[in-house]
Amino acid sequence: MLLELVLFLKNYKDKMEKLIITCAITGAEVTKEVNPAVPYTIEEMAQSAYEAYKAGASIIHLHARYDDGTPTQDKVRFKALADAILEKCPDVIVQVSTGGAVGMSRDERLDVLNISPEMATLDCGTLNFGGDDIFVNTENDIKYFAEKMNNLGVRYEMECFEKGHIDTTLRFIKKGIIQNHLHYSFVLGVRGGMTGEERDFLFLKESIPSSATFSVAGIGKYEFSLAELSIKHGGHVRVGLEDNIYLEKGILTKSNAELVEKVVKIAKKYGREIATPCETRKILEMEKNNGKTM
Ligand code: KMH
Ligand code: ZN
Repeated sequence: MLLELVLFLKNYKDKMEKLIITCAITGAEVTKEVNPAVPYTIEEMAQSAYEAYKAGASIIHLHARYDDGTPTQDKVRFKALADAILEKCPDVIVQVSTGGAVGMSRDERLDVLNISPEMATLDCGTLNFGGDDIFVNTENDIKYFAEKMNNLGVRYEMECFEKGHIDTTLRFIKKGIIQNHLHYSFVLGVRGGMTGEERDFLFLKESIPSSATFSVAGIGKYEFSLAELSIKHGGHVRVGLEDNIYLEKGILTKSNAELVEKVVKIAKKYGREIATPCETRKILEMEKNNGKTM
């Protein structure tokens, strides 16, 4: 009986991929007013990214902001930011946001591709973002973004906030518009999108191609419950101040690193080891992408 259990656990561990942790360090909407740890300046962001990387993050999901917190997709600001991060952690994967902030135009959002990022997001549908805000990603926008990234050899992660977004990707894969290794990010718990309940997570997980990899970003109260579910189901995890400002109910996190550390602890419980940036590139088949390896 004990031997069976040991063999089961070994088999489970062998089958489970190492865990990719993405840290979304700042976003475009969250402010220092709600949590002073939200980084704005280049120095603050580079330091926060470094601490998250030391704690176990192999991908930094990056939005650029000016020193007063205003979001921008300006390539000059993004380049300075990415360079500052890569100086402190040279092998980390910088994943730039092409989502930017609500209300930005298509071409404004795509300015960041001019810095030749290794990885970027591809937002796969429109969503209400609470109040009067709408995060617009029309079918033509998604096609336009994907084609630009295909041409530039930029690896993209498909951000899906609800099931219709996944269905769009499936159509685009068939048409050859989405071409790279299929890596999804389920962003759940946005006001206006799907909740982060287990039922919703399972629905999305079952809806993607079996060859695809996925990561889960739980917004607000869903951050750690979804992280745990994803870890259990062989998926990957995104945490960070962009998505959630609390370490636990009522307790603000002091840093992005604290959020990453908490995921590392959950991963240990399930025997999932943490992927280095090099291992992350292998899992996401990025060594075939863009000539960049390490
Ligand atoms: N800030 C949101 C409007 C992404 O990074 O690609 C969009 C967003 C998605 O955060
Ligand atoms: Zn983002």
